This record gives sequence, structure tokens and C-alpha cells, in this order.
Amino acid sequence: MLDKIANLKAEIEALAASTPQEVEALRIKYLSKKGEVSALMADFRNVAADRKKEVGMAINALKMLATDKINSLKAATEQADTLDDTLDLSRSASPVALGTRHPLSLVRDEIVNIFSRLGFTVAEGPEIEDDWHVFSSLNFAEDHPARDMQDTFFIGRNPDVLLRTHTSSVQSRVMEHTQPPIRIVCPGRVYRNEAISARAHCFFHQVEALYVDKNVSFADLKQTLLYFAREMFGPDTAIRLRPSYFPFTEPSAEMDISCNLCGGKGCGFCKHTGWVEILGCGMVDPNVLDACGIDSKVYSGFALGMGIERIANLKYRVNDLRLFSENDVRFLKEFTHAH
Ligand code: 2NM
Repeated sequence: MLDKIANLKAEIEALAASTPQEVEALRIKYLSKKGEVSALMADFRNVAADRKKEVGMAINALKMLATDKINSLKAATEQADTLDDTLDLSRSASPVALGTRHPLSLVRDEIVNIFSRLGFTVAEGPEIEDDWHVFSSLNFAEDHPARDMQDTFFIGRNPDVLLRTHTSSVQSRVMEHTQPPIRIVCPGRVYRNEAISARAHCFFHQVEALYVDKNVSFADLKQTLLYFAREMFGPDTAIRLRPSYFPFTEPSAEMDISCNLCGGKGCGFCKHTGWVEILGCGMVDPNVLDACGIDSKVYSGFALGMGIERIANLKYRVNDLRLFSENDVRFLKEFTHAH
């Protein structure tokens, strides 16, 4: 019996394995219920009483040896399984592929930055609005065509829940809870029910600005516009104002800048006029001030609004509006160095 134990001890000490599967086979061979060590336990019954202590200790030692050996083989082969010696841990990390800023974000931030240098602060509001803030408070008549289903997206059957068609609703909200001086710039997405094409989309982006205080005049508006145009399009840019109509301003105007493609000489882009239209503006109608809780006998204000897509088209010569919302990475990548 002791010889048998000694032979098994030598055998187990010499065990080797290179995969976890081989180790498992060895475990079964030596340590399972029908394994070699269990067989010794079974033989133990036949050992003479005066030798039981000695033989019992030898069997226990053998069992511990086998358990240790197989556990260490198991650990070694499992580690070898996950170690890839083709991996070069001293290599430098590969550079992270950075995304690019969206052209509309770039242009929005540029516009907002120009106005913030004049003391305007950013105000934002909800895209899902009510009739009062989008239309009624802004002097849109009950039967104004902009309210029509064809222009405005209504949500569900409630005619008082709609998507804003301009960010003027934010200005209406600010005027309701703030007394002048008010000097805000409102960037954001607006929605209009239009068929999607290269020139129109069912949503686009606006920046509007509002200044309300005592003695705000059309001259203040004009100087602000000239500053904006020169900061945005270069110091040689000229502006001109044409009379126009908006429900919320009186008088109203549209602003053109000298065509920055041909320098005002006339080209295809400006339809040979030398001028391109970029924004609408005017003196806030006293009805709007009063509707929003600001005394129009004490205060006056100017407002202006522009489409970010239009400015971006001018700056980056994007000829299809749809590119701005498709997120084609090839298009977006073109703005990597535009920051
Ligand atoms: C424009 C053109 C003219 C405008 C008016 C207002 C408000 F809320 F003060 F009445 N906000 N923005 C305005 C005026 C917007 O966009 C073409």
C-alpha cells in the first residue's frame, strides 16, 4: 500500500498540462469519485489496524498534493489562454477620432457671440408652445394666414398646442416676466409645415434679438445691424434696408448685405443685384409690448430675426438645405477646420 502511494506521489509530482481541458482530464483521473486517490481510500478498509494511522496520513498527504498540483496547473493554463504574446504593450495609443461641430452650431455660436459683445444675453424657451406666445401676444390677427394648418404644426386635436414657427415666442415669454431694460438673443429650432426640398424644410433654425428700453430708436437698430453685418461678413460689408411688413413690428424692414461673393458687382448668387437678403427687423409694435405687460408709452424696442441656414449657405455655399439635417458624415467632416 505504501509503495503504491509513493508511486502515485511521483506520478502526480511530474504531471504537466498545456490546456484547461487537459487539466480537467487529470482532475478526473486522480481526484474524482472513481479516481486513483478515491481508490486508495476504498483500499484503506483492508489496512491492518496498527498501520492505519501511518497509511491514513500518507493518503491524506497524497490527496493534498494532487489537489494543489491540479489547481496550480489549472491556474497556469487558464492564464496562458488569455495572454496574447503578439500584443505589444509598449505601443503608443492610437489617436481618438474626433467628431466635428455641426455647421449650424458654428454659425449660431458666431451670431450669438457677436450679439453678446453688444450686451445681449441668451434666452431659450420651449419648442412645443401655445397660441398666445407664438401668435396672439405678437399681434398676429385671429385670421392671420401663418396660423393656418398649412403653415403651423398642431399637436393632436387641441388648437392651443403647437410647434413654434419662430423663436419670438421666447421673447414674448421673457417680456411677460421681465421689465426693461431687456437685451436678449434667442437661438433655436422652429417648425413650419412645408414640403421638403433643396430650398425648404419642415424645420429650420433661427436667431432673433430683442432690445427694449426707454428711448430705443430705429437708429439704434440700424447701428446694431451694421455692427452685426461687419462682424459676421467682414469690415467692407455694406447694408441696406428695404421697407417690409411683419405683424409684430412697425415699421418693419428687411436687410440686405452687399454680396460677399462678387463684392457687390453682381453675380449669379445675388441674381446680378449686388445684394443678398439676410434678415428681417423692425420696431416692436406697441401692441406687442402692451400684450406682454410692458408699458408702450414708457418703453420702445427693436427686434430682428434671421434663419441660421440662410447665413450658413452664404458663408459655406451649401446649396441644398437638406444636407443640414441628414448628418452625412462626409458633409459634416468638411467643417473640421471651420472652427
Ligand atoms: C423677425 C423680423 C422682425 C421679431 C419680433 C419679435 C418680438 F417678439 F419682439 F415681437 N421678435 N422677433 C422679429 C421682427 C423677427 O424675423 C424675421
